[in-house]
Amino acid sequence: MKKNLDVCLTPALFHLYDPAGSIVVVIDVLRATSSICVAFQHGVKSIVPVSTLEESLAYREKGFLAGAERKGEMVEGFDLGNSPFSYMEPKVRDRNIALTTTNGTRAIQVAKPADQIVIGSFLNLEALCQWLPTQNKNVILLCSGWKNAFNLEDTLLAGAITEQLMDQYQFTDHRDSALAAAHLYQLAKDDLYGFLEKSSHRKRLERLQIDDDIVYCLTPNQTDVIPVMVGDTIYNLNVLQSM
Ligand code: 3SL
Repeated sequence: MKKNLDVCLTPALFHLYDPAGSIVVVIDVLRATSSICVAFQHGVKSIVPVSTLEESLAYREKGFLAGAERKGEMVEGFDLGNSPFSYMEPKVRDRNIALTTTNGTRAIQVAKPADQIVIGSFLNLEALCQWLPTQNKNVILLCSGWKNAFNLEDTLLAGAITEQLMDQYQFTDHRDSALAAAHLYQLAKDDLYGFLEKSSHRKRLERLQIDDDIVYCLTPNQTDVIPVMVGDTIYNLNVLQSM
């Protein structure tokens, strides 16, 4: 039987969806879910997404690395921020990390009523599109947006996933948000970076001069990791399955 594919354009709209029995893919292309994928690709053991700086620091007392981003920057006194490149460093290997970011980790919390939560980015696009159809469940793509508002980059990834799942697998959509995301992706796919030139988050990050981060986060298929939430903690699905 065909499964539903839904796109939820911001966390503020998530109450309109039915996450029970569904897999929710949380998307924060710039940059939280991209960095989470990179972290697992580079051997991080687990990531606990938390809401506040205090919670992240409290985990440090338990031996975790503490990660925190606010206004795009690493918060002073923390071990890690939100740049994907910082999660490639040897210091993260085999470590547990507590992470708080402005929107991405919040969207993960919002998704908690779902049957299962996985983490999506352009970096693991193909891996996700191969794995989701094998689960035989409805799928909701949850865009983190910016402070509950719509953003372009998360919608583009939702469109890329929608396009593949609708074209190649037995998924069906009932909402215009999935159609809109797929149409936007069609317009943008040949030059994602250029398409986002005037987008709010690219502008917001301009002062930090982190174009390398943006270019990397928009590069498809850099890893086959699928980060998956078990309880309050995210693990690498490939590692869980090999245990
Ligand atoms: O909002 C978030 O969760 C962050 O990804 C924002 S930033 O890219 O680190 O500025």
